Amino acid sequence: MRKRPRRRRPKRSGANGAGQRRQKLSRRVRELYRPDLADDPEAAEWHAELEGELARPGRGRGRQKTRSGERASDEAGVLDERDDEQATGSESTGRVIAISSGSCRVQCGEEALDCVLPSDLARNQRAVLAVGDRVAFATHGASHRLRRILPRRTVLSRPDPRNPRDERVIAANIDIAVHVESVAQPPLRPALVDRYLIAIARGGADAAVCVNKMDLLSGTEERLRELAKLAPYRALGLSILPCSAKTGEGLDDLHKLLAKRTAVFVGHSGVGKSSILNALAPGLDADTGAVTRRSGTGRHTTTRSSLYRLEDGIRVIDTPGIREFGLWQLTEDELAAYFADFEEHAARCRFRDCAHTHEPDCGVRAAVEAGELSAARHEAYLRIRASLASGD
Ligand SMILES: Nc1nc2c(ncn2[C@@H]2O[C@H](COP(=O)(O)OP(=O)(O)OP(=O)(O)O)[C@@H](O)[C@H]2O)c(=O)[nH]1
Ligand SMILES: [Mg+2]
Ligand SMILES: [Zn+2]
Repeated sequence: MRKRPRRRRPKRSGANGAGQRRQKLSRRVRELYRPDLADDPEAAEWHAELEGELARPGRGRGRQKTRSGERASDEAGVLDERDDEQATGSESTGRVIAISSGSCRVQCGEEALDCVLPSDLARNQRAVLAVGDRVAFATHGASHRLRRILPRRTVLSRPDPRNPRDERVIAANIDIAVHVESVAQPPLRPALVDRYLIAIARGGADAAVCVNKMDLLSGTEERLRELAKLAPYRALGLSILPCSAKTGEGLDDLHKLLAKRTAVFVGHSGVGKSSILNALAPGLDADTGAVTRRSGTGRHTTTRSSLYRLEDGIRVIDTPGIREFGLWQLTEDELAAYFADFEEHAARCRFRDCAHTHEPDCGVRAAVEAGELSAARHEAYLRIRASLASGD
């Protein structure tokens, strides 16, 4: 989805919550912590600093300076080149490709190095560090120690399932988040797409939906019937890519979409995220696992996120399957702003603050009744609104 509701996007209510959360962290961790969104004034400042660095002679390889505050795809090339460079002086920079307890693996040039986390950061590592993060680290002899997490361009995050007040960043500095679905085993669940779209838009990346296991459908009619379930999202301008990791169908298109970009694959367990990755890059050998016979759901084969480098400048962060996808610190009132397709109809609502749920003379509901707006989208909106109200 290329058009993001950027201007209309309500200021992240997380600003306060995140502030409180940060206060709880130890001082050292606070030093390391960087807010993740470019429209935060503080982050914009860091972006400006970063720009200054990129513009220094000998850096950025003659590419154009980036404008501060620009998002994912605009800055991607410049920052990504810098990721894999080793800086001079006492510090080097690199990108986190995997995280384990007390340490992370950092790609720096052609080397992947294990970096120890300072103890106070290690205590909060789930809250502050994510795969895709760019970090500065120091080298002492043969050991490397993480010093700082650099400003994030984008994130994909959700609430911690065990402690919904805390944000869990699924991936950082991604250009595109690919929500993987499968047409069968497990069955297509379009209702999840709306939630992903909101989280992706909030984090600043582009979005696409990959519909895997097309080989399990027998004929054209069945294929069309399944894909029709995603028609409302195609109408939003979202890229929908039918594919099959098994037969290779659609993988060229996916490859083209991902070229020179950093992507994260997200979705339920068993939909084939790791299989698609392996099919895009034979020889990679990411772990895959059969779905359970009885329920047709996955077995959570991928247990931790990892970043893989593929041909054509593609980077993919493969993630563990997610059961439920919550929306972090989104209020009911902010929700409608993420339904861009409601906008023209909402202009006809009698009340300016119409919630499009029960109000008389609601332009959105009238459009659904007239068949001008997808009923599935409105239902998704009502469902998400109800879940936000109940604190799910
Ligand atoms: N028929 C068919 N099976 C597929 C396809 N892609 C993946 N599978 C199978 O689906 C099962 C799950 O695939 P994975 O790649 O492990 O799924 P995942 O999304 O990475 O799952 P988690 O790591 O648990 O989140 C495996 O048995 C794969 O062989 C496909 O295109 N067609
Ligand atoms: Mg997997
Ligand atoms: Zn309304």
